[in-house]
Amino acid sequence: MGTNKAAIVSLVEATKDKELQQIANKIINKERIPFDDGVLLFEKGSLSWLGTLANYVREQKHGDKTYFNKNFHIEPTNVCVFSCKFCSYSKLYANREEGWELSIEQMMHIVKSYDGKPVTEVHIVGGVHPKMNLNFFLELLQAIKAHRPDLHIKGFTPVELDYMFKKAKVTTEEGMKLAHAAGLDSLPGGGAEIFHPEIRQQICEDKVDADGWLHIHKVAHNLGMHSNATLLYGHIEKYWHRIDHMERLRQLQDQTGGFNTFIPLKFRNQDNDMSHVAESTTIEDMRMYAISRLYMDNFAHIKAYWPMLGRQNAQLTLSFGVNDIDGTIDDSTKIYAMAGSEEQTPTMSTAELVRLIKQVKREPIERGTLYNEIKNYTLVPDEELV
Ligand code: V47
Ligand code: SF4
Repeated sequence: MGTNKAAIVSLVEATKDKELQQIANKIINKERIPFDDGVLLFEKGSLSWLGTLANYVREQKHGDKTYFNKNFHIEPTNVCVFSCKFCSYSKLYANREEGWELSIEQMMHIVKSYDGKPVTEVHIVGGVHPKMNLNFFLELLQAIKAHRPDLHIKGFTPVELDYMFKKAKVTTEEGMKLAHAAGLDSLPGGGAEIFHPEIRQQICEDKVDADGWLHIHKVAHNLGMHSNATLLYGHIEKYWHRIDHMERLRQLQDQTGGFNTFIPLKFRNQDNDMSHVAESTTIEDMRMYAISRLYMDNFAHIKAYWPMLGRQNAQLTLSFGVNDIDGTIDDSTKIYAMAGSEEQTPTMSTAELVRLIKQVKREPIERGTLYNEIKNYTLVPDEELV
């Protein structure tokens, strides 16, 4: 689409606000913006102003390229020992008979149902079930790799890993080495929520804290693994808590370079202990994506997770700094359906995803988990997209 430098300079000049002008100049000159500037963007930046700037940065980094991957999810259990207030998904361990727990055989049945299908990644994430221990998951990882060695396994948040490592009485380094050797290729971004204790203690006090979350990702990065990072926004946090969260991630990324993608996750309020908290508006959502692009200068990719945002809003984020809309998930991803996403059956075929991206004049690129390009769909005619 190509926002050129002259257009962006006139945008900067169009705002009468001197502080915003200074921030924009830093961004255009590829200077990092500090904490206070991040908060200021939230407080003062209009949707169109932030969007134009974020889109400029996105196009500088990626042009029109918009990534997606072909993946499927396995959710081993929704039984969880923790009680995050925003979670609509878990069944507390005390009520475990109301939940589900899959055996290795059942999970391998899911993996085998994708035999011959062109998926490149399996995303494994679920609740924290005390009986599903480290050995259980090592066995699962080995079984998946033995069956399909080239399938990238992205699995387990620090919440799950911290619990299983502690229970197995191994250090994070030892546990991560075992998991990596058994077949774990990378970590998804979940469990991060809001790092600052002022909020974390109110929404998910009993699970791994910020330092624990960051340490587990650091250990994974030091082993050469990559990972993602999320932020759960739009509930009781203030803008500065979001910037504090992004700042901690930015600092770890400076040290390791191991993060692939930053994924802001919109809080959904159905059927959880925070149902009284209103959801953010679409305008706030787009501002959040734009500021993520502007603040997270050392994260190459910003992802919108469409099963949570809905297809149309995910499409809209592509004009607000986002360059990735996750995968053609064709298994139902229960965590969002249960939290009130419009996407009750979140499945999208490659053809639908490609059309969604092309409708807003971007280039659809199928990628592997580590952003290796698998196929550029830009020139593939619609009739060939079955
Ligand atoms: O950590 C739970 C979130 C996350 C709600 O790395 C909720 O590629 C909104 O992290 N409203 C897990 N969000 C999912 C996740 C993820 C998803 C897709 C891709 C990747 C990736 C990671 O789901 C949890 C939590 O932040 N979540 N409940 C809710 N009510
Ligand atoms: Fe358990 Fe994760 Fe739900 Fe928290 S968000 S209760 S850790 S499943």
